[in-house]
Amino acid sequence: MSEKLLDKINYPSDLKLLKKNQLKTISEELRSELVDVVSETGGHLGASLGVVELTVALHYVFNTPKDKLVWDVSHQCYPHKIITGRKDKIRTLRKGGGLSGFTKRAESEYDSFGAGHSSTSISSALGIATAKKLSNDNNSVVAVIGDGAMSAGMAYEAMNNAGAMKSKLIVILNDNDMSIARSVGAMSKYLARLLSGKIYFSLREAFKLILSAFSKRFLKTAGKAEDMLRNVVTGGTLFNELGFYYIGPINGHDVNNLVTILENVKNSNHNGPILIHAITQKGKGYKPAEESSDKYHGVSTFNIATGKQSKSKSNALSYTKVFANTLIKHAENDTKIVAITGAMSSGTGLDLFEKKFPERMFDVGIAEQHAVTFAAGLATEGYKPFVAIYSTFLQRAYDQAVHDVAIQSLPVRFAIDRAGLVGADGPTHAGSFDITYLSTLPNFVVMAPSDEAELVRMVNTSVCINDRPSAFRYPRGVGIGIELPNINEVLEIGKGKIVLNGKHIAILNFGARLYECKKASEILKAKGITITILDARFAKPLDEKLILEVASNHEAIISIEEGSIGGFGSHVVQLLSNRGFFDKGLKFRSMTLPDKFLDQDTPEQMYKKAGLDCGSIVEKAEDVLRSNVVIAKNKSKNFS
Ligand SMILES: Cc1ncc(C[n+]2csc(CCOP(=O)(O)OP(=O)(O)O)c2C)c(N)n1
Repeated sequence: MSEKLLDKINYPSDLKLLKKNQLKTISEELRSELVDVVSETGGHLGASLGVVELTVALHYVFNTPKDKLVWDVSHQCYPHKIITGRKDKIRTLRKGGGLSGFTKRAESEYDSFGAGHSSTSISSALGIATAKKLSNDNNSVVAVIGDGAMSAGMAYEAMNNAGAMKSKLIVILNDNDMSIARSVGAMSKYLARLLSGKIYFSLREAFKLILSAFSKRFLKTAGKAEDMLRNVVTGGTLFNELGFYYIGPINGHDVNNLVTILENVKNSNHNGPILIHAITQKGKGYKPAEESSDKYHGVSTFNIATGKQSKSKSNALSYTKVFANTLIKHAENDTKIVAITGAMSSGTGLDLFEKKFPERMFDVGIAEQHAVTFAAGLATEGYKPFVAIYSTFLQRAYDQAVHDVAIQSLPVRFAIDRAGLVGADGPTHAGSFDITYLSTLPNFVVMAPSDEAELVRMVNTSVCINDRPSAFRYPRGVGIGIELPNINEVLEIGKGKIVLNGKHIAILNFGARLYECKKASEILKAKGITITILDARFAKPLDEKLILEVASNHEAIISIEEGSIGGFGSHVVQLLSNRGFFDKGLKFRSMTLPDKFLDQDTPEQMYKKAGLDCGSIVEKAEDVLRSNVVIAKNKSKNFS
């Protein structure tokens, strides 16, 4: 077998040794390596396949890592990783101890900025460009952003700023007309209009534009002609109005064309930001991904020949599906129920809702802030909005949750998916903070189901909460496979339940660690320690009566939740300390996520590392019983 060009490419410096006419071959090799790798690791295949030529051209032309390259979301960074020193490790992608599935500053000097959430690239690149200007550093700064990510407000805030600052910044708009699903909104339509007629700029035309823009001599004589040409081809652009020099649309898969345009842009003396509009195809070059680019956005491991992805072996329904099915049942009877997603219809199960009630489902684009305030507006008119959102992305809309929802006590329902640790996507996608940041808000009801049947009850309860906001948070993955209750079973707000009665310790559980608690109780029982398990159901309002009761009957309390410090356990501590329980010698331990960001691994391993698995519960229980109340004795030593 003849040696591949890719075998010799480890760094961009190796790539630069190739002749221009070899770039097509290297792109093809990179693409097939990518398919091979992701078939083993799973991950974001479609987006990475779509930027192969762009990645090659960028590293061929620019002098990375001195020139800075910022990938938006950075789920498309796999080809970038392969040619920036990480080829040997690429098959560890998204695995415990392996490469991150996103750019990560700690991983490589070629990763100028870490991401995972969308639409941050222009802001961060502008910051980098401004820092460079302040330090008289002439290296280039390039941001690559997708058309989906262009639906978020942050991208416009950044362009608005960059245009006004006349910053030297290159933005590449990677337009594949797809977010995870089809891109939505007026901007997406506008980009399609720029492409109307389906013609790309020919190299000659693009060249003319660049020359006319960047050569002062040419500008003098041909400025008007350039304007005319541009207006004929694009009809003038919003980007120009924002202060960007717009070039495009160009074919993002023609690597030689890309190189020529990038070289010109790099060497230009244009004063101000430039936007290159590149048209690409998501999943390019791998048929199953081309034909089903939404399903190939993120994939599990798959068979290359058939394109068939591996499926979960469990027969239990996912929490996502249980939520969606329950909401659909309610919506059949209640026409006021509406559902909102920020570009995550399949991830949140709202694609199922949309099939039934297309007029009552709103995909607002990657616009979480808007999604929440939009829902608040709907609530003022008597509608029952359900914002289905991943915990990690709700972080974006915190002020909207406070200012637009909580202060006005509007009955917006938050269906918070992927709450807790999420596995391969790692820290940018972990749903760690929602219990903490929502439970501090007056008016909010905050629930977490211990299994999928409880999730149904919480959706039911949320439908009935009409005077204040409510949230229920549930984990990624499947439930435990139990029978689901009907949609009339509603919980009493702020009431928990005792799941198991014991003598020595009471575990207060909030969320889906309940089954780890039950397993731990069996192990402890064999050691002569019996525990009470309380399923709190509510972090807010707390079931104060029940918590005080178990605190009175047990020597020790342990709280457990799949969330950060400052959440359910902290509220329990506050309650017990205010009621003087600790003065009387009650022992307490909280089990939360640790105060650090955990790298990707399997969810099981991550929970083990976080100290929230069965073994950790057993240890914690033994530890709390071993400890004696010795504060008085140690007082002079410890508190002097
Ligand atoms: C704030 C935020 N919301 C939602 C997501 C989930 N998400 C990841 S990629 C993606 C689509 C991005 O589309 P685009 O920018 O066009 O890139 P493409 O995948 O098409 O290359 C979405 C919605 C996210 N990463 N960040």
